[in-house]
Amino acid sequence: MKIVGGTVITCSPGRNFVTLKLETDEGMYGLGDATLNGRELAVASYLSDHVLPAIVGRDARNIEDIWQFLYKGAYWRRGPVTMTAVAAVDTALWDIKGKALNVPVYQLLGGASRDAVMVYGHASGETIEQAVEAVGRYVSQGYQAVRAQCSVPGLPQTYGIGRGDRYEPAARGAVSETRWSSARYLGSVAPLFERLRREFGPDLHLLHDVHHRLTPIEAARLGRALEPYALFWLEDPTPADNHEGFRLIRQHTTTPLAVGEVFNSIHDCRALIEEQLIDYIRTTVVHAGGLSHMRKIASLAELHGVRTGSHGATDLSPVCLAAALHFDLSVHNFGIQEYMPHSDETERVFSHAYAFAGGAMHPGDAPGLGVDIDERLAASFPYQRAYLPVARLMDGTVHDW
Ligand code: EZ4
Ligand code: CO
Repeated sequence: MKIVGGTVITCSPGRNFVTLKLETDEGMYGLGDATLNGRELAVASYLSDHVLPAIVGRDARNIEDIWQFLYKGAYWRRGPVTMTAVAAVDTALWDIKGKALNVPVYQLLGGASRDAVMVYGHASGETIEQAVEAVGRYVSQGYQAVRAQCSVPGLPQTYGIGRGDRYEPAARGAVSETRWSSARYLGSVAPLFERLRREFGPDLHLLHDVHHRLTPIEAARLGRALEPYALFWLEDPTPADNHEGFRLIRQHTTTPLAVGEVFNSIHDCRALIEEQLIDYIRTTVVHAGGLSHMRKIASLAELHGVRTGSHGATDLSPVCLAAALHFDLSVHNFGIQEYMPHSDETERVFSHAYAFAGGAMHPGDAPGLGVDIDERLAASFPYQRAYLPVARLMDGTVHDW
């Protein structure tokens, strides 16, 4: 079965997505997500200008060989653009193999290790009371786990605060800039979780995303302040470029830590996993080299008692979500999956076999990934340049957003 060509589909049904459609001589095709939020066209070019011409004619059944060919063969390895492109090819090849063998991808990955995949939703509010109401809406939909974020008094816009239950940080047009103060933020988090625990009791899993904005010692202080509220995890407490920072946080708090949505290779997280400095690894299919590479990360994590918690925001397309669900269902050391429902326009462009019920999801039993794209409809939503916001401290210094 030979790869005969492919198309890179860029579209914007509510937000931008890049999708690789890989075709074989047997008329079968596979899909791979190639979306890198705010830098979409770099991956589209990497795929159409450099990757597709190099893989036409290769045997689509040799997934691992093609992965190594793209990774080692490029000489220039790693990095988000490269690894997103490699992921798109890898994901499409797993989709093709599943369709060729007439089985869902999770069967190729070893079969189901559980009945379904626990997901967490995103609740936020301008005030603590609004955030409490938002969490309540998730609980009434059956969610067992909810991430909670609240505005910081005195700061104009902060990461994670949506309109209603929707949150979409990338904005079309020019780059927007916002302000940040760790001092103001630090005092605002514990009161939110104190209130949530009082309202919802001990069983609901509560999560919070710091989004890389604290120094290690600030993150240590926050983790300690949140200990009475027994979080499921504290996410991206500090920029993970600095692994030593996690050693410092770990010395001070028992709040579980989750990291990895911006990682793109096993080398980015190897030390964090081997030294058990984190509890959950949040790499995801589209940004960390596809299912093939994700399985290696999960296997390393399994050795060290670290569980998976894949990134699953709306900038990861339904193709990535489907692939993540096949991965989550199969790996032994699964922890939780992030889930933000896509917009109605996105749902119309991408049909899928996966479904949500009772706080959990299942990838479905359609052959392959169980996702398809309506290319004609996608073409009616042309790509529009969009950027994530940039944050500055109160004195104007650029900071992590
Ligand atoms: O900011 O996916 O946990 N989820 C997140 C996301 C990220 C976006 C960036 O593109 O941190 O909301
Ligand atoms: Co995050």
